[in-house]
Amino acid sequence: MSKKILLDKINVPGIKTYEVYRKEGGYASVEKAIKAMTPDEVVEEVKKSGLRGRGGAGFPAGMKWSFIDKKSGKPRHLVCNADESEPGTFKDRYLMEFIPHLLIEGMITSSFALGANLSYIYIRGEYMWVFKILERAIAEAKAAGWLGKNILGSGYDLELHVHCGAGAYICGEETALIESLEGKRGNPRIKPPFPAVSGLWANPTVVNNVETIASVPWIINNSGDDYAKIGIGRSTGTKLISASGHVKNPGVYEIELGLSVDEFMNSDEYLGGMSSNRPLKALVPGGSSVPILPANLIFKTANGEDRLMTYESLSDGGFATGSMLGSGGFIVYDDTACVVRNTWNFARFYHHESCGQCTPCREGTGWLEKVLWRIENGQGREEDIDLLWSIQSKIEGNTICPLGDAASWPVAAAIRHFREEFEYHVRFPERIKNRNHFVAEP
Ligand code: L3W
Ligand code: SF4
Repeated sequence: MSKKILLDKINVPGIKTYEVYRKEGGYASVEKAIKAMTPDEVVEEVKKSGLRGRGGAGFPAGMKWSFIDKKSGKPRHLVCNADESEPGTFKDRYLMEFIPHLLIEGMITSSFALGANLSYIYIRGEYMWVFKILERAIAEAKAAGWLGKNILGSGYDLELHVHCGAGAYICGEETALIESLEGKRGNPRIKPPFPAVSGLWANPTVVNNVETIASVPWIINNSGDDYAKIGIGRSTGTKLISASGHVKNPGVYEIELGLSVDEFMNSDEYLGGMSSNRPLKALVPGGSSVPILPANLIFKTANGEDRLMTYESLSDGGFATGSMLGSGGFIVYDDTACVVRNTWNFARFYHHESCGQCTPCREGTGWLEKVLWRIENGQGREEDIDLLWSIQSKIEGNTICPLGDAASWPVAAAIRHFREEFEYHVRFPERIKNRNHFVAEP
């Protein structure tokens, strides 16, 4: 049984409310940090914990915090990235909806560590009901004295706002999010400068994912060293996984990093195996942006080692044989799933969500969508598979933000591991056309 540090109280009746959350020991990390620690000591504990960013990139949170410019004298900000839009990922929603005060507590403790007096939670527009839950939780925390002026008589002030996006995936990219928060179109900025140096209104800003911030109270209540004992190697702590697709028990799970993919997939404690009792065909372990794994590379790495739920093991061998933990959007496919159709569906998404600033991404995602559509709909040409390979290779690494890479990696991996399925589509168009899932031409 994996240790739970985020979801351990999720089933306590009334945990959504301030009274119950507090009775269960909530806000202890704020008390401890503000009364007994300096901001730098809080940063140090997070550094020791080895906690890595849970939005997808896995950048060490404590290191990011220590990059924040404290010398400039400018106001500092903590911005929580709650713009959860990655296809296959729904774990932040679960956390915010069912235990909202955990995020508010993490925001206060983390803001104190950074010396931020004005912080934001930026939530995706489609999560309007969760936005209201957070607004209510913030009001409750403020009424109880955890926010506002002179928190716990310490002289530390913090205002916390929740801000709703307008439904653009790209606003989950941290600099696009900052632009949007400033009231502008959500176009990513060129980095550097990183937000830790010049972020919201050109002030030093840390942008962290919901799950990252929600992990901070446990680290402060216990210790960074205790957190680092959970997990394995550089993948410390626990991770929320959103599981979907052809499995018996889809849903949100908190796992200890280091669990084997086999146990996560097949044990009754987690996904319980395939829902259909059909053969497993493929896995996207970290949300739509990461490479797809074929069945022979899911439970074992290319070296024959057990594949683990860690940043390192899932990417083992690079993209030729590995994938990424990403945001933990774990999508399972049985042998009835069409990889070409799935790849087209992802490409369509990235084309729709491209902000259009960079030519390779703006034009390339459109090409990927169109070429994949014609292969999927029985109009593919022999040379289309190489054309797709060529297009994706020209997008990757040539764009301002990672959306370009995110659009190209799934296409590259699908061709690398399932080329014969693309060829089948091209060679037997009449068999493809007879399937009952024709889709409108882009
Ligand atoms: C200061 C430096 N800060 C790096 C910071 C940087 C950022 C973090 C990670 O993309 C990934 C992407 C998607 N000084 C720094 C520094 N930083 N060097 O560290 O940066 P980076 O560039 O590695 O990644 P990113 O731009 O944050 C995120 C992948 O996540 N993804 C998408 C997930 C989407 C969701 C969602 O919808 N909620 O999670 C899924 O895998 O492909 O690779 O803060 O500033 N020298
Ligand atoms: Fe916009 Fe795509 Fe360029 Fe990112 S890669 S800045 S989404 S055009």
